[in-house]
Amino acid sequence: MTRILGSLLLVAAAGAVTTGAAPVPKGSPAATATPLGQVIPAPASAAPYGAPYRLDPGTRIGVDPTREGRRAGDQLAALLRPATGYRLPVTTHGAAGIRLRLAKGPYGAEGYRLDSGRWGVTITANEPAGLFHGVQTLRQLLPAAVERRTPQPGPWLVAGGTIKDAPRYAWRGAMLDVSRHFFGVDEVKRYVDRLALYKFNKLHLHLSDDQGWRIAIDSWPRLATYGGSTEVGGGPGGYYTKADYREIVRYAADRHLEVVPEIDMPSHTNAALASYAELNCDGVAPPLYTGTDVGFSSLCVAKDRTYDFVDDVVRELAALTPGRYLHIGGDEAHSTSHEDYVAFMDRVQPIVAKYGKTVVGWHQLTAAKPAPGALAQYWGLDGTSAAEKEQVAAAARNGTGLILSPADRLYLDMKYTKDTPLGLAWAGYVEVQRSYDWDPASYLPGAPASAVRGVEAPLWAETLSTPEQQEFMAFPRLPGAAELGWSPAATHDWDRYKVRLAAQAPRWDALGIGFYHSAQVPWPAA
Ligand code: NGO
Repeated sequence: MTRILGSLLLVAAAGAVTTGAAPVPKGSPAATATPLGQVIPAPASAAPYGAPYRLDPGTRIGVDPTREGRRAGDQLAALLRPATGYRLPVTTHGAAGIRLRLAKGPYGAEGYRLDSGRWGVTITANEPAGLFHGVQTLRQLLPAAVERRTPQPGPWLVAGGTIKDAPRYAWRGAMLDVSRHFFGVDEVKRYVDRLALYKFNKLHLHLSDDQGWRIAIDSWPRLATYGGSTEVGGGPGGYYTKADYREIVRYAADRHLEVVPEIDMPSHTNAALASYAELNCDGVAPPLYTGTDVGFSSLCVAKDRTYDFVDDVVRELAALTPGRYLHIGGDEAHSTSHEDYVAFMDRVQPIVAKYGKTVVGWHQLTAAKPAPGALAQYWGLDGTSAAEKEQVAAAARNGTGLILSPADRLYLDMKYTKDTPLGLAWAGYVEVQRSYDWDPASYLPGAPASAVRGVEAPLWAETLSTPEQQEFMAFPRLPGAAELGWSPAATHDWDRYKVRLAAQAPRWDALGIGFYHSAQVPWPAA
């Protein structure tokens, strides 16, 4: 009821706005501001009141006189200039319609406060990440046309009121499989742009698998030049030079996303085994692989040379990684005995620690002894055996943190329905409601809610080879993952969420995102 009243008030107020610019025509749909809470992920609190702010040709962006402050202002200006056509100078003094302030307050490391009224919009945060997330909220409060790169008519209204917002979880991840099919730097950046809009903060890159090794390692050059030379279906593959990789890390960091690199071991290693015969127990390199089977390859657990290899790879990768985490895979080691798996993880985890990084592994890592501080990424599903769930829950009770990526909820490569032309279906069909409608805190029986560090949505690429295909599978499920990671449990409600989700469609159209028009979502008429 309060929500509806709030929106009505906003509509009334929008009609009455006079800011010195041309009056807003009454009744024009574009003249009403987006309701304050109509953002994904849902903010922790949104209190609408008063008149909206209207950007005009004289609007300035006021920032703190620091490098970080200026950068946040420049990013906002770059976002708004093309569609508004306004100059939007970024200034450290004098009056400004939009202000970005770094100031101590109860916002946490990533939270922010947004105040808006006839007088302007102010976003306040402790840290630059909070300002950035606040800017994403402001972006969604503006009409979808703001995403277009050519001048649009406006008007550019921001509903009046106050948003106080901070994330539920510290880990809000998305994973790209660049191994099964290779995606170049620009394609990864494009996905990063999508993630930034929804306040994700981790970009997990699955850099190696049977079908391709995608990162240059100077001490083992054939990994990339040979092991990276193909992909599923036999295409040319590719790999990131170290300069490429640093560029991805920089681009993500500018958008407050931390890159989590993964080298999957001891299985999912055919590309490495094919590149170096000495990594094989029998000393014979297998051929490159372009199919989609899993679990058939294994590094040679008994050979010391294997650990020289792991040490070199982890050392070089850690040096490229400003973030805290390094993912060592550990899934589907079907051709490694349990004893060998445990022995392997006992030797590999200390190598990660030696280079200053914290281990992340797929949840099979809990069959070994996870290192202190390690995180396990759970990718089971409803049908996973109780014993396997309990193994993960026991590790969680013992201090291992959990990242939740249930395959029948958050695997973005699962088909939506039987008719989805792309994707896999081994975890079933995952429609939009199923993907969204669960609670991370109570998801895994026996795991304490405090062990849950957050959620992650993986996008495996056996069937995907273009950004358009990635986006079709990611949208509209990706924003749901973002909401599960960011928004308080109290805001979780499918019937309201689907309305906010539907309201994103014009924005995706403006951004050129081709999404799945799920029949579960009340999309606006085209
Ligand atoms: C599994 C498997 C991957 C597949 C993916 C496809 C994990 C962690 N290991 O998830 O190799 O690509 O399913 O959905």
